[in-house]
Amino acid sequence: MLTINTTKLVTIERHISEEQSIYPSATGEFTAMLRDLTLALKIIARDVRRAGLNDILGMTTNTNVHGETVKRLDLISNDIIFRAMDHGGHLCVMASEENEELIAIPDPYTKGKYILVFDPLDGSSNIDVNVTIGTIFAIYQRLDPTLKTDGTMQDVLQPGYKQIAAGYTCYGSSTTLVYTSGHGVDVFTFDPSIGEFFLTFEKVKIPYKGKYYSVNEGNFHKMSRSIKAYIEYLKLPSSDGVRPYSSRYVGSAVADFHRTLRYGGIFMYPSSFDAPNGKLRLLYEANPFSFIMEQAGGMAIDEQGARILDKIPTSIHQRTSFFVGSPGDIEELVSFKELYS
Ligand code: P6P
Repeated sequence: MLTINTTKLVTIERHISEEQSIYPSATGEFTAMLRDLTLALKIIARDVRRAGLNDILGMTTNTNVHGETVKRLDLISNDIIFRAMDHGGHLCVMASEENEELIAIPDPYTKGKYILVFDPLDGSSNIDVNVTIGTIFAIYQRLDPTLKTDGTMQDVLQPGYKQIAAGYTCYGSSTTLVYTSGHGVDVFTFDPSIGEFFLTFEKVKIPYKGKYYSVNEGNFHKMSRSIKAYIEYLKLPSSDGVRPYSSRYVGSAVADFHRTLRYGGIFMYPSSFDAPNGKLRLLYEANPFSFIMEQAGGMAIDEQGARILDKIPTSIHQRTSFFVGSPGDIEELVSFKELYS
């Protein structure tokens, strides 16, 4: 794994403002917007850490032991991001996994030139059993950046290659933030005693091939022939010892993706006869993950072999089959698809 473990003391705010200097015309608006988002992520990290103590677990039945109505943690996280981002004047519209429709910027506030799409707390059902969960986000520029009006559905339904930044947090043994703005992938670790995200790994690159595969094998008999053959191949011992691959599946996309990014291999959420477009959402899961993975030298495709970042979204919550990871592993998968096509 080609990673520079940095010893510099650099906070994410300083890292982003240093990145801003790459663009002489930068106005600082983007930096200010990321500062607001980072604040929201710090607050969500705090609430996730205290979920069990505050009786606001992921699957809370909406009433606590005192019979009081309690919001689920993913709805709380959604509110935190909205309240941190709605008044900064940087965004013209938002879209969230938790909101069926677009989220308008309230009228008193200025409409900016950026768009934020996010999953405020992906995998929140896992929090009740202390499994890693996370926040996933992507940022676009609106189609006409000179406008000061509400963002539109066309502004939101842009292909993934139009993303100008993307990232995710893992609320796990530590809180990490993985971020790219198109200049490589950097990893930050949160120090709660100081309240800062510190740069811990710079310009992360995924190995050409890995030794882990990650898929919910409970769906095996619902998958296509080519995917089943590929999974069986990964499990078949090879004379050079490269196979069998090890199986790892957390069931939380941020955890499975993060391990794949750092160690290599492949994460898959295939289509099935009862879920022809798989389960993961294109806008706020597959696209940000794919932007990050390509920046780290990996690949991300759907079951038809199409590049995820080239897909033109048709709705906010549309799903996509998703195969992401080391280029050597993705290319091997494609060869199985061609063989079985
Ligand atoms: P399954 C979590 O609910 C989630 O949306 C993703 O984080 C995760 O990768 C996927 O669903 C797991 O789905 O069907 O394997 O339980």
